[in-house]
Amino acid sequence: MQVEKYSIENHNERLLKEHQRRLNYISATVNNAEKIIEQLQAFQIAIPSWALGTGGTRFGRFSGGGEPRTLEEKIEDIGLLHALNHSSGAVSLHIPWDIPKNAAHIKALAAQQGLRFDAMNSNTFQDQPEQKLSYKFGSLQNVNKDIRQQAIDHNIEVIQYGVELGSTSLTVWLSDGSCFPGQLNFREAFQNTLGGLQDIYKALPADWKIFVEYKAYEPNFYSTTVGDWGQSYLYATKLGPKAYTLVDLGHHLPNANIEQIVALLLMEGKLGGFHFNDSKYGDDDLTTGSIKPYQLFLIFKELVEGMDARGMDHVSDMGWMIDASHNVKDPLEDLLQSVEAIMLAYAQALLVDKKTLKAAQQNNDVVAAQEILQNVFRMDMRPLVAEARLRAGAVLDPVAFFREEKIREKLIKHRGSKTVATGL
Ligand code: PSV
Ligand code: MN
Repeated sequence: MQVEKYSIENHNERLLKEHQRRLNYISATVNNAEKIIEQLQAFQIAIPSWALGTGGTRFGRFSGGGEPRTLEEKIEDIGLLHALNHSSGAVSLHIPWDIPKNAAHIKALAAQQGLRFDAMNSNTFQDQPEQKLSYKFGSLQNVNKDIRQQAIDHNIEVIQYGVELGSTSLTVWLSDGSCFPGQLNFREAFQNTLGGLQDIYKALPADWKIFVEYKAYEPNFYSTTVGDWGQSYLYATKLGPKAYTLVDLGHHLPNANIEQIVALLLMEGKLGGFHFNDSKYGDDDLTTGSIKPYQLFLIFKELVEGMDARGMDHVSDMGWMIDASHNVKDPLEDLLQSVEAIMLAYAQALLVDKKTLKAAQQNNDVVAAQEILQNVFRMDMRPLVAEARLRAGAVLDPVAFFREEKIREKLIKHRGSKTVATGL
């Protein structure tokens, strides 16, 4: 669906006066507003191809209609998001849910919308209809060599699709693990998994990275073979310099200190990818920033500080992606909200005065340290994020625009009310 330039202009014109008033205030309050706006304009977050449809739970799925029926339509939807916020300029594909049958055509379609291909995602957590061997008892960890080989071959195939699309990274998330004590020999499961990852690693093109994503539990509930950042770090270190850990916000045990994990992984040069979402209990699919926005800011503070300490580029030296697919919201509105929350946390992190914070830390001035962080967190950065959008030709208020333009209604009219996008 194409968004007309004049509707964007009309929308922005209506909101401009109020926006300007709020922008003037924040620009006068902080001393690096211009620099922050520039950094916000450059920052891009990949949208996964499985987040464009309504997500289901194991109890049911309630589609809202107008969901993309093909990969082409998914790319159109991401293009639409990007037109609205200018911060969703990348696609993260999942194989086999979204096989690019004609890669050149898909690549061109994405390029037309200003999109590039971020990390590719493999899938050895489900059995596909034409698949020979089952992953019921794991893939790379499996006691059966042929099953392990099938999973290795699949990952190599995913790399090949990625090469055709211009992607340069592979994310491996394994559901491997066990549900009961005694089911698995932990050391053998680790060694098998490492062996498989080593074969996949060998197939990586020179300029590629592999991200080893960890998850504490689900679908396995007793042990997970890549269950936490320590295990992922162990694999990544044993694999070599092209291997990194990937942090997914929802993949920790409750109350884990994710900001500390991020800080240490960056210190070791081993954080390569990031998946955004939020959770209250055990979910990993809620809208980013909807439950714990302060934690999101604290994590971003460590991301910015840790990346700066290593001279890393905020835009290109990390695979940023939203990984959520919620079951009650309109998926596109949900993604707009997630992107907004990420941009706000990033903007706030850019505002932290590192020197003053350092001084407070050196003086063991705990109160001052808290003041510094919370003053920044409570500052309204929305006008700066909106200004970054405005300058890029996008809209001042993406969710409002989505509704004013009746975008979902138009999608339903065009695609139908009974469409179900591929994904979980
Ligand atoms: C499952 O938890 C998961 O959401 C992982 O986070 C992966 O990144 C994603 O599925 C797709 O494979
Ligand atoms: Mn993830």
